[in-house]
Amino acid sequence: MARFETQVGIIGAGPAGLMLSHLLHLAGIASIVLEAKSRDYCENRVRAGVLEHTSVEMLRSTGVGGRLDAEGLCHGGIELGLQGRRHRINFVELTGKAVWVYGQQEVVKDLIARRIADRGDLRFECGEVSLHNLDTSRPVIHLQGNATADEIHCDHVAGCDGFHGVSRPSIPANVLTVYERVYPFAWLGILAEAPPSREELLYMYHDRGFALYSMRSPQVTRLYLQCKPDEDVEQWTDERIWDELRTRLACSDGWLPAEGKILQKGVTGMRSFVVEPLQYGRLFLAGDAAHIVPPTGAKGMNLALADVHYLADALRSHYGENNDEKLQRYSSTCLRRIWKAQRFSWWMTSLLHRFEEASAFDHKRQVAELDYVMSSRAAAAGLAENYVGLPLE
Ligand code: FAS
Ligand code: PHB
Repeated sequence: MARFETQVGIIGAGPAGLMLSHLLHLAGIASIVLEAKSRDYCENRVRAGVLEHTSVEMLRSTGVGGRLDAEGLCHGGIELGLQGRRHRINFVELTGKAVWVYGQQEVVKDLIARRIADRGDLRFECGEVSLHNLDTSRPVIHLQGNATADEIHCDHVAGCDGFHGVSRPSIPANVLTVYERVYPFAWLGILAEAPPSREELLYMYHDRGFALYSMRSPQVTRLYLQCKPDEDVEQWTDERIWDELRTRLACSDGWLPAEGKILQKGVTGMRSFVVEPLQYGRLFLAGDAAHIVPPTGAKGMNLALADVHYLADALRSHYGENNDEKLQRYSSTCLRRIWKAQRFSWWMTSLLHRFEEASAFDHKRQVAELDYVMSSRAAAAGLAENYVGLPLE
């Protein structure tokens, strides 16, 4: 059994864990990142694609924005669509800010490369993780590998291991309050080898269900269809997928999505989920380990980066000024932002999806609200302000 010592033990090498390790390194604070999967798996996992203004600033100001600036796509707005009619929400005009389209796996690749360049301690395929003594000043992380059993002794543990990780379940159930809403639909998402045939993302409401036209690069597009929560992706041939996308995304000016070879397809469930508090003793939850948003508001990865912005700031204050005030306020500080992002993501989801169980009145009211957002500057400004990212207080 090998014993290792560090200041912060980080569980998970997703955007949250890697960015935290990077921010701590810049502040001279040591950390060890423990990741169950291989580096290759983490660098090729297709997930989010939109970076808020605040996230872009964070990557740039900490020296990991080079490839984003070179290869990312800057979008000054999005389009909303209602039964084939489109309306552009001009972020730059309404907020002075833009968003960037840059795949989550690219952010992960950039952060891993930088951590390794800075001789960071990243341990992939780390074995089975369990957390101990979290309510003491020296928590211990046990790693049970095939042939080895190691211990990491640290001052703080950051639970950045996503929704299905070990960190949240390591907190006694009576300590946590869970808030959850599961939506009666999911998203069937594809990656397609087809050059984008629109400049910006198109969020379309259609009576057959929501559809989203997004992209990853000048060669690859990312499209989503609202489907049943238990949809069997095997039932969706490439032809059936393009047929349904053509139907839902067709615009009155004749525009249709450019088609191409489908590289990847999968179904993602839709839920809103928050646990409170985000801290238990010396364990601090961040990212999907603490909260899940439906992807309609493009907030998932951005919230994870915002959480670790606050956690790194609090740990800097702990080690740099021997002041624990920010650590004590970490949970409440993050939750203010998390609930605003939850509200926006729920609102975008409620505005743009077809709810089978909705009454005729509710359906008409929903369409009227979308029509209002597509025709009111004030309503568009509210959407834009939330989409580009609320300031990091
Ligand atoms: P992550 O889940 O990214 O990272 C957690 C890491 O911890 C993983 O690498 C995992 O392997 C590791 N881990 C888990 N258990 C462990 C253990 N016991 N020991 C060690 N390591 C462990 N958001 C959008 O905005 N748009 C999208 O289109 C979108 N698509 C998504 C599709 C899917 C299938 C999922 C699950 C999420 C999607 N999201 C999307 C949300 C997504 O972007 C998340 O918000 C983001 O990945 C959160 O980052 P982290 O909190 O770092 O968690
Ligand atoms: C994506 O490109 O994957 C994407 C973009 C916007 C969303 C969700 C997903 O709201």
